This record gives sequence, C-alpha cells and structure tokens, in this order.
Amino acid sequence: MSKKISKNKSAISKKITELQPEMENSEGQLLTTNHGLLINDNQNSLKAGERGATLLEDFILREKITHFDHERIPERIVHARGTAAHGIFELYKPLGKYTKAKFLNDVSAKTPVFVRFSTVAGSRGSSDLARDVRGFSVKFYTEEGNYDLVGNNMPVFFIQDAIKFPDLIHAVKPEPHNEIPQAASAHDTFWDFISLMPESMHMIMWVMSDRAIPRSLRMMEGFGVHTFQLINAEGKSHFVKFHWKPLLGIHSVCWDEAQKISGKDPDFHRRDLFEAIENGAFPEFELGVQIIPEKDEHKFDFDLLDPTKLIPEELVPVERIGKMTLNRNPDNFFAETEQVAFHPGHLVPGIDFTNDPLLQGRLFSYTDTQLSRLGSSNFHEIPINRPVVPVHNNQRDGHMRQMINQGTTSYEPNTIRGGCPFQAKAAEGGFTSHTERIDANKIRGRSRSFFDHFSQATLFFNSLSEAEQSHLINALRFELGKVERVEIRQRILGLLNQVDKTLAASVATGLGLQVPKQPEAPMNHSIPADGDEKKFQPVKVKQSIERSEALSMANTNKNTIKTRMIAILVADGVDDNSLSDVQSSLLAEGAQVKIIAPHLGAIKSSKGKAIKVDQSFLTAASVLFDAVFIPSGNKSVQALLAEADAIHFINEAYKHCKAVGAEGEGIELLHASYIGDAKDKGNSKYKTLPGVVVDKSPKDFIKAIAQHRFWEREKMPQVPA
Ligand code: HDE
Repeated sequence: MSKKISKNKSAISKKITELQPEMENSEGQLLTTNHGLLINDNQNSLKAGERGATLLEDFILREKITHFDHERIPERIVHARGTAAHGIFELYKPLGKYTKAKFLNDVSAKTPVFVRFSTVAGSRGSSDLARDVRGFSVKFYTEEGNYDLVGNNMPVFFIQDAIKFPDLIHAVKPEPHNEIPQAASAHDTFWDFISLMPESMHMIMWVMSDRAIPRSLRMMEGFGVHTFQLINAEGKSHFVKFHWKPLLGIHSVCWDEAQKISGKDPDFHRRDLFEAIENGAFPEFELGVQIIPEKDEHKFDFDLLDPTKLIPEELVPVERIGKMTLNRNPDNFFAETEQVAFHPGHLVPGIDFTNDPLLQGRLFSYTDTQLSRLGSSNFHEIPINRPVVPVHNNQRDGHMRQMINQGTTSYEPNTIRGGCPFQAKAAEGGFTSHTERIDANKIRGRSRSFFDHFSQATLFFNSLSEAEQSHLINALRFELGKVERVEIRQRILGLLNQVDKTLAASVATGLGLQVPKQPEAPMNHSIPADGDEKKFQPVKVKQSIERSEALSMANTNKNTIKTRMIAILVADGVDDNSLSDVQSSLLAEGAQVKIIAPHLGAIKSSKGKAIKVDQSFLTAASVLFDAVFIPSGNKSVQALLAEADAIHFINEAYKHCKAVGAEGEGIELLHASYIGDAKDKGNSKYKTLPGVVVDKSPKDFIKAIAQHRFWEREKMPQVPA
C-alpha cells in the first residue's frame, strides 16, 4: 500500500491567517444576521407601537443579545492576563547532530510562530506591572505539526512536583473570603505556603528580584525551565535546556515605578509590544540551547530533573541556534490571544520529555484545562490552534466540530477505506517516544537529589549586583511587610537565613524583627503523614561556582536605545535648533520621542514654527518614559516653570534613576527641581550626578539612555517624588 503524506511546504511560510478561510473582511459589505439575512434596522427593536413593549418575535434582537450574553469564556486559571504576537523563527545552523526535528535542521525555513506573554497570578483585567513571573509561550507551526515551548521568564519554578501546583496557586491567588489582593503575592496565604515550602527559595529569589518587573516584554529572557531531550536520527538522546535571549538586552523598572505604572497605564506592557510591532521595531529573541550528553546526567551538583535548579552558563554554555522575530500583531485579541491553547505535550519528532515530575503533571493539565476553557475537544480546530499541515485521524464529532469528515469509516485498521489514514513509520516522520529503561518500585516519593533547596538560591543572590541585591531586599521587606501574621514573617526569615545571613538580617531590620536562631523544626512541613522527618530535611551541596554572570541584569547589553521612549518637555517659544538637534539624534538611534507640553494640539517654536504636541502633562507621566530632556528657549522654560507637573516629572525621572538631559535655559527647570545638592550653585551641582546630562551633545545623552538606569543614585540623597 502506498502511503504518501501530503506536505504543504510552501504554505508553511505563508501567513497563518492566509490559510484560514474564516478571516472576515466586511469592507463594503451589508450587515447580516448570523444566518445571512440582510438587516434593515440595527437601531430599533421590534415593538408594539412606537412607545410599546418589545415583541418576543424580534428574532434579530434575540440573536444579537444571546450572542452577547455568551461572549465570555472562562479566563485561564493561571496566566489569565496576556498579550501575543505573530512572527517567524529562523535557524542559524542545523542541529542534526542532536535532533531530527525538521525545523531545527532547515536553515532556509521561516517557521511561523505565535507567542503569548502573560502574568501568572492576576485576572484578565489586572495590571501588567504586577510583581510576578511572566509566561513566555511559543507555538511553532512546523511542517511536522505544532511544537509548543511553554516557558517562563525565570529559569526555575516554586515547586518540584505537580501535585503541589493547585496549593501554590490557591495560596497566591486573592484570598478566598474577600478576593483581595488582586495580582499580588504580598499577602498572608502566599507567604504562609512559601514559609512551609523550602524548595521554593530559589524561585523566591527570582520573583523578588527585578526580573519580576520587566521594562518590556521585549526585554526579558525566556526559559523552557524543565530539562527536555533532543533525539537525533540515530535515536541518540541529549538533554537540553531552552533559553530565549532578547537582542535589546534584559531590563527592568523599579518597584515604586511599577506600582505607579499600574495606575497610570495598566496596559503598559501590552501597549509597548503592540506599538513596537506597529512601528516596525520588531522584537527579536535568539533561541539558545544548553546541551548535555546523556552520560553526564549525574555530573552536576543538582539533579537535572529538578525544576528548582538551573544549569549555570559557566558549566554549560548557551549556544544560540536561531532567531525569532515578532513581526505582526494579532488581528483580533479574542480569536487569537484568548483562544490560543498551548501544551508542553505538543511535540514534534526529535524532541522529548524527561521525568521531571513537574513537567509530567503539566502533560495532563493543559488539554484538560482547554476542555473547560474552550468548551470542546475540538479546540484544535480554532484557527490559531490549527497546524499548518493537514490533520487526518478517526476522531469525530463533538461540540462545534468544523471538519466535515467524508467516507464510511472512522476506525483503524480498516479495509473499507483501503486502510486510510495510515500510521507513519519513523522514517516517514512518525513520532516515537525515546526508549528509556525503567526498573523501579511504584512509590510516592522524591529523590534525595532534590533536597538541596538553598545552594542555588545563594548562587543567585551572590551573582546580583549591589543595586539588584538591595532591590531584592526591599521587595522582601515590602511583601512581608504586607503579611499580617508575624509568625509567617518569622518563618520566612528562618528560610532566608539559610540562603544568606546578611540578606536575612537586612530583611529582618526592615520588619523590626530578629532572625530566628534556628529555622522552625521540622523545616519541611510538607512531608507525608507517615514520612520520616529526617529524610525530608534539606541538604546543602557545595556548588562548583559561587557566582554566575548571566544571572545579573547588570551584565546585559547596554549599547542601544532602540525603541526607548524619550519625553521632551516644551512650551511655546522652545528653541528650534535645541529641539530638532536632540529629536533627530534620538530618532536616528531608533528611539521614540514624544513632545510633552502644557496643552495638546500644537505649540509655537521661537521661530514661529508649529510643533505637534503628543501628550499634555495631564495624559503623560514620567513613569511611562525611559528618559527626559528639556531643550533651551527662555519663554518655553518660563512657561514650564509654572507647571508643577513638569517639575514633578523631572524629580520622578531622577528618583527612578533615568537619564535626565537639559540644555541652555532648559537647565533652569532642573534648578527648580530637587536634583543636585542645594548648597552648590549653577550647573556645577549636576557635574557629579550620574546620568544627568547638562549642556552636552545629544551623543552624551544617548549614551546615558543606553545605560538604562543609574542605580548608584539610590545611594545618594533622595528627592521626594
Ligand atoms: Fe502552566 N498552566 N502549569 N506552567 N503555564 C497553564 O494552561 C500547570 C508551569 C505556563 O499563554 C494552564 O492553557 C501545572 C511551569 C505558561 O496560554 C494550566 C503546572 C511553567 C502558561 C497550567 C504548571 C508554566 C501556563 C492555564 C505544574 C513554566 C500560559 C491555562 C505541574 C515552564 C499559556 C492553560 C498561555 C498555563 C498548568 C507549571 C508555564 C492550568 C499543573 C513550570 C507560560 O493548564
């Protein structure tokens, strides 16, 4: 029997939406009901007289309202708030040595991708800037079917076993009696759970670090978290960790700023991603792999199957193998971003799982959750979830089935239909699971190799810059400061003390508490009812390195200001040259420049030119920008001096350690702010202030913006803002 699989290869490089007949185009069309009847009056319901009751007979009204009543579907139980983009993935070099996955071997392919970024704890309408892990899910529409890499922006996780996931999420979600607080871990139930779960300490370090408040979804890393396997054509396996590296570098905002952004623009990240793509500044991420030969499985100070551990890049370098470019916004949020269904079990030949007990649990959860969220086992037929290759099997019927299957058979094997559809041999691309020898007792248990809960938490803390460490300490002081039960704070201090003594002591000072001499015994409360306490005590394994450069954002690239948002404060009378010099220099570097003035519309420059205003002080806020500049022009600056919001803008940008630039009379606005030592007179008071660029060329201002933040200012006299 001949078995030819039709592969629509050229279609793969097309836009996914081009392959979907459902794309609506209502241009020039008439309004209809869902059944195609042309509608004559969409303004008035059918009534018994002009002032009479509405008639049940009005099927047009009833159809419209019924559809509206059912417009919402359950939000995701976790990762409810998200935003997404289409793009392509291009491979730098074939990975045939490690994997037979076709999209990791064909350097000419432009594999379409759909990426959804998310927060975890908050509801669909919550703020983008919550302190939280970010989801980083990528669906590759490959010629061998869909491959989903469903990761996060942090390389480790809170728990080691899937059975604890509902507990973790119940603890972090708003408390059940009053549904407070929204999208925040700073409350008793979360920290109560964490205080009893020492395995979460490494992840806690990440979540309390600035990684949890990214400047942009375009400026954060992504991680597959679990160890996976790559399988080559000979059936040989290598372990692999997946990474996404953003080409714009890894940058964050500060906590005070994050909280204010949540008020000024809760859609900050969503808007930033959408606008960057609309403006053609396509976000780029390189795919990296850490590859470990099978024989090295037990070579490390930790277990490769333990999702609370990372592999330091010093031990296994990250090899960058390809690039993902996000180049198109979804046409419709609901149809694409809300209905996309990811699943770590959507695999292609050449990639396989490991026995990581967290991953194993996920393999059950994702299909199960789609059934209640999307309401039907046919969710794979929703356009965004369809593979770009044909689907043939004997699965049939169900809610909202789209495919019209033909023929008399829906079973296999069959002769009536000549045996179709056939199973695929491995050589034809049929998926085969990697063979693994298993000889074990059936037990509920955990390997002792999972019990070093603190060493990598310490490694992470030690790897941070001084500023990052101080932010982490303040984050813990904030979060635990919101916890009402003192015994919970106390237990966390006991755990932090296992990570780093100065860390615990600094947090304790902020809380007005003492670090307990001994962590509460037994330290691990989460032991089985008949478990031997000794067996569940954590162990400490000396790590082969004390610091890892890649863990600190201080070491990221700071050589570009591409897509950074710069505010220029002006009013009538702004100097033409001063404004146009800085504006054109910033635009030439790919930054976005916004003109902020006392009112919308236009202002007049000193030469009488009309300059379009982008935002007024009412609609703008310093927290939505990366840097601020005040050009010269006496009249302009005199007008700004009368604007309290203009002065607040500068103080706040300075407080958040951003680049502040001024020229000529513009410097007078700085004099009116709190910046610089009041004892010093004139411009000399700005000389020693990092990131304050006064009367210098736009090049110096650009250099300062590229630094992202001047955290050293946090140790200098603070300005009230
Ligand atoms: Fe998820 N997770 N998860 N998760 N997860 C979901 O699936 C779950 C875990 C991640 O943009 C849900 O479709 C369990 C780790 C992302 O649509 C659900 C466990 C990592 C997204 C689910 C984990 C993730 C989800 C909710 C512990 C990082 C958003 C809606 C065993 C590697 C996907 C949905 C999107 C979503 C279950 C742990 C990442 C309920 C049971 C670890 C990025 O199925």
